[in-house]
Amino acid sequence: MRTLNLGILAHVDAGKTTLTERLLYAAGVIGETGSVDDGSTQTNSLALERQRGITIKSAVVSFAVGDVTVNLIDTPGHPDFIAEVERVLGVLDGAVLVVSAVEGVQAQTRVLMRTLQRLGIPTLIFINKIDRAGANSRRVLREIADRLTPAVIAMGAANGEGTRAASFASSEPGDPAFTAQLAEVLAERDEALLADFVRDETRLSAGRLTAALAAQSRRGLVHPVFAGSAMTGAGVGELTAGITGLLPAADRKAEADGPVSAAVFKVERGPAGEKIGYIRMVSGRLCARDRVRVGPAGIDGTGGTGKVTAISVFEQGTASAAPAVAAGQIAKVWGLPGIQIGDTLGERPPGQARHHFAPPSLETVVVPARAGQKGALHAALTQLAEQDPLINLRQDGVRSELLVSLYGEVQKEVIQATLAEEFGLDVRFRETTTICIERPAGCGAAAEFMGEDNPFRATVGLRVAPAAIGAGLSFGLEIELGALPSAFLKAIEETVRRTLSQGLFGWQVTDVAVTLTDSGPRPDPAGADERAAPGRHHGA
Ligand SMILES: Nc1nc2c(ncn2[C@@H]2O[C@H](COP(=O)(O)OP(=O)(O)OP(=O)(O)O)[C@@H](O)[C@H]2O)c(=O)[nH]1
Ligand SMILES: [Mg+2]
Repeated sequence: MRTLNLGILAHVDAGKTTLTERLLYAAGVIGETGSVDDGSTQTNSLALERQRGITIKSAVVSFAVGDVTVNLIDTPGHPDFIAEVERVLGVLDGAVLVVSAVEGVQAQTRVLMRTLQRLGIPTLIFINKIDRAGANSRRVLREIADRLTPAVIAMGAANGEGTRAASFASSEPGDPAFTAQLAEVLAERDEALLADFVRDETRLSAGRLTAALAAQSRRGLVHPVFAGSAMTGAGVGELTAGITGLLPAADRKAEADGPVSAAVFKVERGPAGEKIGYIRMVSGRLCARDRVRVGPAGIDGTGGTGKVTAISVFEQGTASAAPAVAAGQIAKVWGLPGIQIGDTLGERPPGQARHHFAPPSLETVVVPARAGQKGALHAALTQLAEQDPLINLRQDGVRSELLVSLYGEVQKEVIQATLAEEFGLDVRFRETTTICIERPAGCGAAAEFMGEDNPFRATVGLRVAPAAIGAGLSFGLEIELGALPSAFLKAIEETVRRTLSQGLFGWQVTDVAVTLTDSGPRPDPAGADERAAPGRHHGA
């Protein structure tokens, strides 16, 4: 059996959830298609999603087509929930980018396509809603070629657009216009194909072009474009064939023998308040009752271990209990209370960039409507921050008010409704303001040596330097390890992080590299004198 972890991405209301429903129906997972507007779809399962008819959280469902198990992740399209998209990008083998045949390419479509391309995620494009009045898939195809990528292959054409009877007809492999299109676009990215194309166009057989199309789209070099209607099902069969034939579904038996490594892309709480992690196994095999390392990606030596108590693997619809999860699969795991979004289990996969979109740029103060509920509000927001770390819950140092970061007003409404419905808390928000941050412009260093003016029984020296934009805060060591108790080291790092969470202006200090240059619980009589001078220089 091969597996394919597939994301459906698009601007808001393009029809991702409706298409998901249609794909599940076509694969025989559900007996009838639910509707977003009635709140009866598989992936808009939260009460708020059903009430509002929009997707708020990414959701996983699965279906089988032939020998391929497709784990499909339906993502929200509203820009306020872009963080949900970001979290799943790292676990995708391929994507379907949906564009409405009426509204066409939107700003959000461009943001998403750019990111998919940067990450090299093979992507098919589906022009949806050809049944709606005003649909014009030819115009939208041109927009895609002009504004998203010139590397597109129209896989067929829509007929009867703007009516319920609108349909999609695939181009036949031998069709001269289709062959010409394939030859032209594919030869640009394949030297051997180009050489033969230049020598004698007719030498490129339909079979060779079809194979080159599959190879290039599986590598994310070209983007086949389909059209249809998630509402009526038109074109969905052709898209399904494209999903299994033109995206890199793989048999991952070989990787299953490797070391355990998994990425955590979603965290939720079960009915009893237990933490559930959604993971994608990158390699190896994780069994229930295994003990596994849990820790943040990319930071050495941190994180603890935990014992997995139960596993549910996605197969044929939703997740069902399983003894183990193997490379390529997506599963829910229980028993790891410390698990966080962005963590890895077992070995860390090599260099994962964590942020692909801009962070939230707005913030607001959350105030309980009733006095005396501040503690409860803090606890509730802490739980929400587990599922959405970018809200970056923090407490104002002076007034000890609770602050969260936001992408926009819709996200604020969702937080308010969630607090009311799930935690019974009525809250008010202060006016939303723009987040200010502080980035160091230059380098500075300072050290305090024990036994001088320093009243403490410790030596600490730090250097502060600017880091790349988006890098966040890093803490490095330039001291000899071993001399210093690890609790002392941990306390220094925690203090650095806490202090920089609110700089001199009250803003977070970020994109900064802090290095511990001197340390020691004991004085260093030989070095103290010569190093005393920088100790009194306070830079940064
Ligand atoms: N006529 C028509 N309407 C559609 C089609 N696909 C979706 N819709 C409607 O478009 C609206 C949005 O559909 P959704 O499936 O929720 O879109 P979405 O992309 O999942 O939206 P978000 O997740 O909130 O970004 C709903 O009212 C759907 O019924 C289609 O092919 N034709
Ligand atoms: Mg949706």
